[in-house]
Amino acid sequence: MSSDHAKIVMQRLDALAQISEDDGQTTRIFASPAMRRTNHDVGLWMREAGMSVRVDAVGNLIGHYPAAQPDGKILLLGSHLDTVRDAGKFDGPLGVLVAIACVQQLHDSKTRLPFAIEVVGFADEEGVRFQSAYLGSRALAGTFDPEDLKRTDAKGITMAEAIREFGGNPDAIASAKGDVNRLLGYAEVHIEQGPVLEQKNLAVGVVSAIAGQTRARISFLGQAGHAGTVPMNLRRDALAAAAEFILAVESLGQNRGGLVATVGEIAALPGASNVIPGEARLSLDVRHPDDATRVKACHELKSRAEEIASERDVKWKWETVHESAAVVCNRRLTLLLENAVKRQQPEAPLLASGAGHDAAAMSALCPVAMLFVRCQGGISHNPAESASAADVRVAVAVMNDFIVQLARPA
Ligand code: HGY
Ligand code: MN
Ligand code: MN
Repeated sequence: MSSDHAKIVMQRLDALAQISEDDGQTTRIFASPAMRRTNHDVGLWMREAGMSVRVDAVGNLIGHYPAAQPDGKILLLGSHLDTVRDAGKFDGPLGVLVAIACVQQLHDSKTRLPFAIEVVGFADEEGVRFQSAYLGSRALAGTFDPEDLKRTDAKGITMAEAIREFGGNPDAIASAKGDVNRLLGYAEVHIEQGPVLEQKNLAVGVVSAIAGQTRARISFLGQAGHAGTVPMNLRRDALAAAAEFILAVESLGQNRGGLVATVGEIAALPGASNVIPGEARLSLDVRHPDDATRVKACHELKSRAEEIASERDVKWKWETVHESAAVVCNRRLTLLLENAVKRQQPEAPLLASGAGHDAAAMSALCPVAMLFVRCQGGISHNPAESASAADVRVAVAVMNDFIVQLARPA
């Protein structure tokens, strides 16, 4: 009797959600003990599915299911195993576990394909620890920036030290690049993280494109002072300047079609209730399907920061910490996914992704395609994130079909 692979995926998602830095919530940041435990457990499941397992220089977990012929090409499947803080259990791991379920079925039926399959559990897509997204997929794509190794986390640990501590090799990251001549492409299953499939009452959808994004660290520098003695008209309050800037960010997002702009992190220093903040540090995340529109929006926000700073006699700094261009998914692979979806449900909707994904980074190396799975209430980056076993079952069936289509002689 064949196993219920969707049920196994759901059980494994529950198990991985327990592996966290933080008690009572799911948080797995790059090169952490929680990521080491995750690589161990997912590696066991990869081996059960007949794969050999390795961890590359940056910490990506890679399972290899051999081709019928040793010189066969390679199909890459996967997603990321790191999470945001207080995450749901689907964002990332769902794509890795569905891929393992597909390979498990090949292994169980002793099927060898004309190509090998490599399932990748990327080490860092979210960029929580060092604010540089796609570290794992950029290493595999060959676009990793060695300058990033000097970045420090909140504890002052450099990325190079973190990678060494994890057991990786920061000096060998260039060797992690995939062999572009052997790759058929990269396909990623991911929870939609939006409400569209739920509104269409469909289990899955195919991704047409992935929005570009700019991430920046911004600080306003005023003057700390006594909250009780400094008159309001003599203050250089950095946090009040940041607050005015945050409202400008929100207003630009509300008034520019297709643009989303978010301040997700903020810190007021020195951080005491009776001290006027001398410094305010915040993050900025700006996205749009069109790169020129996104870049223009960032220029406008820089001008607005300048205006606020001069009106308030404070200084300001802007450091762009991540930038990725919008990516259009590969037409041929996307068509194969659409064919497979149409064999599972009445229509194969094409959706643009506002969320970033490893597929965006992987597009620098090979053709990419993505399959979205319905997300309850469109809620994600939140422990309430949820998808149903029935929809995961559809996703597994679609990916099996996709693989069979790819294996057919051209
Ligand atoms: O932020 C994103 O779009 C993705 O979840 N890393
Ligand atoms: Mn993700
Ligand atoms: Mn995410």
